[in-house]
Amino acid sequence: MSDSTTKSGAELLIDALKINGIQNIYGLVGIPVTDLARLAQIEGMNYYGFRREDAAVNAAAAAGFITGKPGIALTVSAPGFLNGLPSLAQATKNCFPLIMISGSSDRNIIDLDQGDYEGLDQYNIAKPFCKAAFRVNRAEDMGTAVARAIRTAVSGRPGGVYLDLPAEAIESMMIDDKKGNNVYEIVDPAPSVIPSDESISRAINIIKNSQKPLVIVGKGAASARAEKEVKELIDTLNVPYLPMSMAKGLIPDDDSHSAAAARSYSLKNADTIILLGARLNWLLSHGKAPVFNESAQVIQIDIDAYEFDSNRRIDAPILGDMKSSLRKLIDAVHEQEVTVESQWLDDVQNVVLSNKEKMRTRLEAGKTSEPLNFFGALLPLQEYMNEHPDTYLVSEGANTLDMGRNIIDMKLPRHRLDCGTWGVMGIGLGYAIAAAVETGKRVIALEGDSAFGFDAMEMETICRYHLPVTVVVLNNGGIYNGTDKVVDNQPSPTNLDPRAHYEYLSSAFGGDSYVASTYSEVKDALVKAMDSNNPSIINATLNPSAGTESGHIDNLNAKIDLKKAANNL
Ligand code: FYN
Ligand code: ADP
Ligand code: MG
Repeated sequence: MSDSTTKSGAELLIDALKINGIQNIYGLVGIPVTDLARLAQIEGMNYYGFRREDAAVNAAAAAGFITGKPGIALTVSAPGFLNGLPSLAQATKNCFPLIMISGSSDRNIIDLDQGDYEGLDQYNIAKPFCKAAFRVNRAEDMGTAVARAIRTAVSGRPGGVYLDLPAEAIESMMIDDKKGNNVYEIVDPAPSVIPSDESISRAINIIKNSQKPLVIVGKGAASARAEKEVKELIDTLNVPYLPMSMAKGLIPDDDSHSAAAARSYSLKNADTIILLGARLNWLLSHGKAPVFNESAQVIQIDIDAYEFDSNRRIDAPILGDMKSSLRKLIDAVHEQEVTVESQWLDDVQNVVLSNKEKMRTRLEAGKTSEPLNFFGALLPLQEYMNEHPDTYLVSEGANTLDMGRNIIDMKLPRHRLDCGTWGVMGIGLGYAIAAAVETGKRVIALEGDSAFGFDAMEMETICRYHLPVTVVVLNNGGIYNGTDKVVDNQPSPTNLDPRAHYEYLSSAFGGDSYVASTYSEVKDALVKAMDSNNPSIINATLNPSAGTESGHIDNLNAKIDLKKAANNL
């Protein structure tokens, strides 16, 4: 142990995290980081131990999105690092601020490939999957390493940072010169980026000549905590907006400007698209026809110029942080008395009302569906969230994700987390743990039965920390649904077990378990589970035929003429 005049690398690491206001670490310990986690607890930090690293790193990433400070994940070397790597990549793709710290082997052994216990060149392997990778070899560099990692994770386009920590850096000592040991609180880690006057004027000129502008609000605006400015722009121009899934709630989903229930109509007919922290990637059909009006003009506010023209010409790129950019744009709208006079908002609202009426009919019918369908299973969650908007909602799956997104309104920012930019499974329980830990609020993890399987063992973690997380599994017996049949002598590739008692995974660890097979049973179980504040699982048994292939994105599948292939045998 260090005497009062010297400090170990581990002590300096913890000091640097704490001085920058970081309180929680999400991880799975082992060689060489177990004592590091213990030290964190001794020094007053909270360490949350998971059952698999991908969930721990997902939790840290979600913590970053929710709080704006980088989430901190800790893994062991090689296999632990590799288990966490997909979640590091996912955080970077989602623009979530995260620092993944992994123990590693001493460089001389790695560089001479001398074969170490769980030896791997993690530092170089991590680089393509993160915003930046740093390796610390000496205790005296720890403060700088943490400062660089935090600043890189939160500044500009937020993302994942890898911090490689060999055992020798953890153990090495340095003289505590009482001059702060290079450990300090970073000044302005995510500086404002003010857009140019020209970029604002260019955008104003487009808006002035627009009849049908549509604002698309992305999770970048959510990360920027720019809800006030987003609402002010939309209200000032009195135009429709489309929230991307993790931007839901920046403006309450029941706002009269929402075009969410008229998505196709609004995208196809808009003559001006105003992108606020949303990328024109696959989720927005790359900004192209037939979903978009190819002749529409595009204004894009983004903190990363790399994103402009990624998929189509951007007629008015505004490089800046969301808050500063919207402030300048709104001020210019007021100064130049820009108004959008047109029937456009009314036209969108008419389509919204018509689609909402269709949805209401389906939901009403779902109440009596036997066997239970998705509408009957999801309506109780819509009702619960409308009454308890401060509940966090995490969701993953195919039909579960897509139908839940359309049916469950969000009223508060950053309260919905889901499969995100990549559309991946296995984020549910890690994200739910982070939401509960970071906010103290109740959390619903709305899971497809296949999705739940990816990190179901984290139910033990949820129970061990007694977190107010209710997992709702929509069990339709398979990936997409439970009725697929290809050949007689084996289950179909998408088959799972419709009779699976997923709920036992809660009582197995001291949580509560519920089974529900009607709308009323789901409703009752949900209220009981949420009111209890206990960890719980509700296994909602659906009609195995409920659900379409890949939910709303079957168009992305590679289709094969299986009948023809079978006939060719
Ligand atoms: C939406 N809609 C509604 C409502 N909300 N109708 C009535 N009431 C409400 N509240 C309408 C909306 O206008 C659309 O109809 C339709 O419902 C679907 O809306 P959605 O889901 O917003 O639109 P769409 O086309 O699905 O969006 C494309 C997408 C989305 C790619 C952005 O599908 C998505 O985010 N998918 C994520 C997929 C994913 O990550 N899956 C995980 C792996 S699944 P129209 O306007 O008539 O079109 C592995 O297989
Ligand atoms: P969505 O999936 O909701 O469309 P994306 O993750 O695709 O959102 O896009 C987020 C965009 O927001 C990224 O291009 C990112 O650079 C940008 N962004 C993130 N934070 C900010 C910020 N503070 N200001 C402006 N743009 C931001
Ligand atoms: Mg399923």
